[in-house]
Amino acid sequence: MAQARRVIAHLDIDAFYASVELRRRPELRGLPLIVAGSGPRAVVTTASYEARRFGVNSAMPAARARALCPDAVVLAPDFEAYRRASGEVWSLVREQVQLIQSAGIDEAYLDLSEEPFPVALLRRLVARVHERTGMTLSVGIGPSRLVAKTASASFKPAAFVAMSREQAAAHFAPHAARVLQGIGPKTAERLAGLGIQTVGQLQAASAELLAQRFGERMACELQARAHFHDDSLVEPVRIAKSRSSEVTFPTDVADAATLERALIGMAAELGEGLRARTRRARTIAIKVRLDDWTTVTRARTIECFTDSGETIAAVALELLQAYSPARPVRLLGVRVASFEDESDMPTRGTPVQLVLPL
Ligand code: TTP
Ligand code: MG
Repeated sequence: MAQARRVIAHLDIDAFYASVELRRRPELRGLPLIVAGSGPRAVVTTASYEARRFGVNSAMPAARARALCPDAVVLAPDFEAYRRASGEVWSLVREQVQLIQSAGIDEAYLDLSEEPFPVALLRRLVARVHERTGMTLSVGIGPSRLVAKTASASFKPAAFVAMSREQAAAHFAPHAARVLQGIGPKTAERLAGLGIQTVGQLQAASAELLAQRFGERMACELQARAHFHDDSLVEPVRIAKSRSSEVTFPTDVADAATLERALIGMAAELGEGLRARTRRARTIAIKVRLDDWTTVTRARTIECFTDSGETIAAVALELLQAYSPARPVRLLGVRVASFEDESDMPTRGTPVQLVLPL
């Protein structure tokens, strides 16, 4: 059944990592601030808006950022602090709103269709978050996720913008097609090949031409986006309770060194995945399937939470050595579980959609 009225908001914390740093170092307020690792391959994670004026941006090599803005204060990232700050902000939001879909450490979609006064609620929420945490939220409001996200992203920092679909289609018409979520650099390049640079040009493009280049389905989808048609739902996402990686060998493996190399590779991959999601786990398990299909798992829970591939590998190797497979191995896997932030998992709202396991 079609809903009479959809009100979706997209919330994104302004200059997130930099704001967390400024909260505990207020003396740096107003100065250009860059959060970046050190070393020759370090990149900028974020920069305060003062530093962005010098052309500094996320994902830029730190060395280039320093060259563009030599007076900037450069701090090393403190992921633990960011995780905590993120938890503070989203717990406050969850106190007021049931239907939330997290979209990363500093952004989320809210479905406020059932709220009698959604704009007033959001105003109060933004003020409360600022008062309690010192963080500023940018808010986009619209009939869809697409309108809400495009609005918050385009008007940040400190955005608070509501738009109808028609207003968004008119307002963003002169903007580069890339403002539309789902149009990345590759699609933008292919569109440019057809002479389509802007959202407006995509709106007006010939459907046949687009279908020839992208296929009918994608052409339709692209043009719908350009007109800001989007009926995707805000779906509360239950964060995966464990992550795993496993390999089935092309031929069964009896050699311990080969098994160990495979474990180390999978542990490194899991560590990377955890760091990318700023999560840490405490239980490490292995799964071994022998050539006769005997399958065993062995697990250990360690003292401290970890996101390090080396730590995961060390425990996994110990477990493997202790088990010491008596027959050639057909499949080997590593799993991590017992995440640090499990108690922060969304528990309210339906439907629940499980993400992964790998
Ligand atoms: P964003 O919301 O994209 O950026 P931001 O919050 O720093 O700034 P704003 O929203 O005001 O534009 O990302 C949130 C955090 O994620 C950011 O503070 C740092 C981290 N991040 C990276 O580590 N690498 C990146 O390339 C990006 C884009 C973000
Ligand atoms: Mg942000």
